[in-house]
Formats: sequence, structure tokens, C-alpha cells
Amino acid sequence: MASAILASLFHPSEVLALVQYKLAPKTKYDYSKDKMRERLYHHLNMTSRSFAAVIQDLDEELKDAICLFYLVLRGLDTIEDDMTIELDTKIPYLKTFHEIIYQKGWTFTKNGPNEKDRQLLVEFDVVIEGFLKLKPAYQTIIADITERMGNGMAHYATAGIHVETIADYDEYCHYVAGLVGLGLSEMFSACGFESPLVAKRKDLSNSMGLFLQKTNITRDYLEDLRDNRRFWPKEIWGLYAEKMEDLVKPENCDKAKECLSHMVWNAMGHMKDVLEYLEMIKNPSCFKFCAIPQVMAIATLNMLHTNYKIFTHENIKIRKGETVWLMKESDNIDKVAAIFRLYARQINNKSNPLDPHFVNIGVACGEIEQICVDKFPGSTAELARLQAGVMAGTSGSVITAAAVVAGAVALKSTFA
Ligand code: IN0
Repeated sequence: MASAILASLFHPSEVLALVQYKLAPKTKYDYSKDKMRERLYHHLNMTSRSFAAVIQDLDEELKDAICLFYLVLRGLDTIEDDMTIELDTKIPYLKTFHEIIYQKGWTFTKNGPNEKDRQLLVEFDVVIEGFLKLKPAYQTIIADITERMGNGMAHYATAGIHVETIADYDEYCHYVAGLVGLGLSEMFSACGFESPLVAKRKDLSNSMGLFLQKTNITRDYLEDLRDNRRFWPKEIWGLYAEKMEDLVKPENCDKAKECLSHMVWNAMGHMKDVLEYLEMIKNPSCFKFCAIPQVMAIATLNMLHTNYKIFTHENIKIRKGETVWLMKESDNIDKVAAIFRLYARQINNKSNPLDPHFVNIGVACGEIEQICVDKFPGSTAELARLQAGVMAGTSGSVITAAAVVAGAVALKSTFA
């Protein structure tokens, strides 16, 4: 907490959000009366940190179904991710995972000792038990998406198959993330919280997943390369280097930055769809659940843009304070549109006029701005409010002083 406050010292709205977060009651949910749910939410908290809180704030009708959807997919992902499992062993598990989730008592211990969510699969019988208690309609949605995703993962795990073209890149991201959007939209419509139109707009649901996944893939260049995984499409990196790993060589620094802005621009192509999707979501808890990962993605893209560090450092992240602030602010479409505008402007301001994607990125930022002005006029006042908070950090205003005092109080309680 103390280091998070220090990192956000020049961002008073973040300090305030951190302090509020710190002071909020820790035990919001009590699962002690139901041992199975206690284990399930324990696993959720172990795997996803801040996102676990967002799932737990969903309305009761959807909370367990989405928690289990998340854990089932995380189980599948933990098999796909593990490069210590031989392909001959891995592929059949990926292809049959949608049947495995109906097998009471099934567990998996073949993950390597360093696989971070290994324990989830070691205790996967609890996930299956929870899954079998869901309404059949939710079970069917989860099993269908798991089957399609498992087959897609199996295809891309096959030796010799790589992400070559931009169409492959979109297809791979569709399997691992776009399908999640389709499944969630079906759940939102099936429970009656959202209109049937939400499930019908598969294009928009897909874009929700693609925007998140492409941001992750762009950020994780170095980590994936270290593990011998390559998700950047050759159609993009091939314009800047002979081999994908050449981008890290210091002599290729300029080409690497050009390649990075190409990847950032490609991801930004989904932002219009994201806003259109979020505009459809009416239930407040579904809205926050959907909006938070998206605003975190645009904040992450802003951090990645023109940032050579992604070729030299693993695990670069937005500040904890920024995360907590975004979680607090993302509760209606005007505020989310204002956040999109704020980051689109920051991205545009950082662009280098010598970069070959300078104009493309500028146009993408301008389009976001235009859509928000036309469709979400309330975002203008929200943007002014957000900017007042952001600016206060550099102008030494009263808000800064107040936030620093608040920060000091929090620091004191940390060390007390
Ligand atoms: C997700 C998505 C997610 C949430 C809400 C709506 C969505 C619509 C379409 C597609 C995905 C949607 O969100 C999570 C967010 C997440 O896990 N974040 C990180 C970061 C953090 O610091 O908290 C985390 O570790 O918690 C997400 O990234 N994915 C996901 C998985 C399952 C479900 Cl049910 C929802 C993963 C992915 C690959 C992007 C789909």
C-alpha cells in the first residue's frame, strides 16, 4: 500500500481511490456457511486479484455462473499455457475439456511445478462440483464455449502452426478471448438482465475479447518470447525485422518502436465496437463487470505506446492506484466514454510524428473522440472532472495537498 501511494503521489485522484480502497471493509462476502463456495471463491481470488472483486460484485443470479465460467476457462488455459506438457498429452485434454467438466472428482496433476495456477487443477473437483450445481442453461453455454475454445487452442498448439497473418491473429484471439465475450453475452441475455440483442451482436461481443487479448499480447512480447510463444503476427513484425526476436536487439530499437505502434494501432481498431457494446449494457453490475477490464486495457495501451521498455522488461503494468481509480470511476457509459477520451488524448500526445503510424493512430484517437462527443455528450463534463483530478497532480493545487494528507494517514495506518 505504501509503495502504491508513493507511485501515485503525482496523481491525487489515485491517492484518494487507494485510500478509499484501503479503508473499505475487507470481508465484504462471507462464504463460511458453504464450504464449496468458500473454496471456489478462494481459487478465484488466487487467480485474478482485482478482477475477482468485480465478479463478486455481480448480482447473485450471475455471480456463481460467471465465477465458474472464469475458473473453467482458467483451468483450460493452465493446460494450454504449460510448455512442460508434451503436445501428444496436451492436445487431447484441450479437445475434451468440455466433457471433463461433467466428470465428478476429476483432478489434474501433470502441470509443471512452476505453473502459477497449478493448484486450481489439482483441486479441480471443486470447480466441477460447482459447475454441476449451476442452472442447465448456464452449464450449456459454458460447455459450448469451452468446446470451441479447446479445439481452437488445440489447432494453434499443433507443431508448425503459427500466427502468420493478421487474419490468423484475429482468429487466435477469437478462440481464446472473443468466444468468452460470446458466452458472457449469452448469459446476460439468458438471465433476462439484458436484451436478447446483446447475445445477437456476436461481432461486438467478439471485439470486447479481442481488445483485451490484443492488449495483453502486445504487453507480453518479452515474457511470451522467453517461453517460446509467438502471438505477434508475422504480417506485422515481418515489416520491421527478419526474425521476431531481432526486435529486442538494441540496434533495431527504432524498428521495434515502429512495430509496437503498429500493434497498438491494430488493437485500437476494436475500441469503437467496445463503446457500442457497453452502450447496450443496462444492468449496473454487468456494466461495471464489462467496463472495468476495457478501461484497464486502454490505460495499458497508453502505457505501452512508444514505450521501448516492453522489449527490455517483463511484467510492466499500470500503477495499482490507476487500477483502483479506474475501478471506482467505471460505473456508467458517460464516465467510461470520458476515460476513453482521456487516454485517447494521452496516446495521441505521445505519438512521434516520425512514426509511420502517426497518422493512423491520430485518426483512431480522433474517431473515438468524435463518437463520444456525438453519442455520449455527458462525457464532456465527466472528462473535465477527470482532467481536473489528473492536472491537480502537476499544478500543486489544494487537491494535491489534501490527497497527500490522506496518503499520509493511510501510510500511518499501514505502519501502525
Ligand atoms: C474475462 C474478461 C472479460 C470480462 C468482462 C467482459 C468480457 C467480455 C468479453 C471478453 C472478456 C471479458 O476479463 C478478464 C479481466 C482479467 O482477468 N484481468 C486481469 C488483470 C487484473 O489485474 O485484474 C486479472 O488477472 O484479473 C480477462 O482478462 N479475461 C476473462 C476471462 C474470463 C472471463 Cl469470464 C472474462 C481473459 C481474456 C483472455 C481476455 C478473455
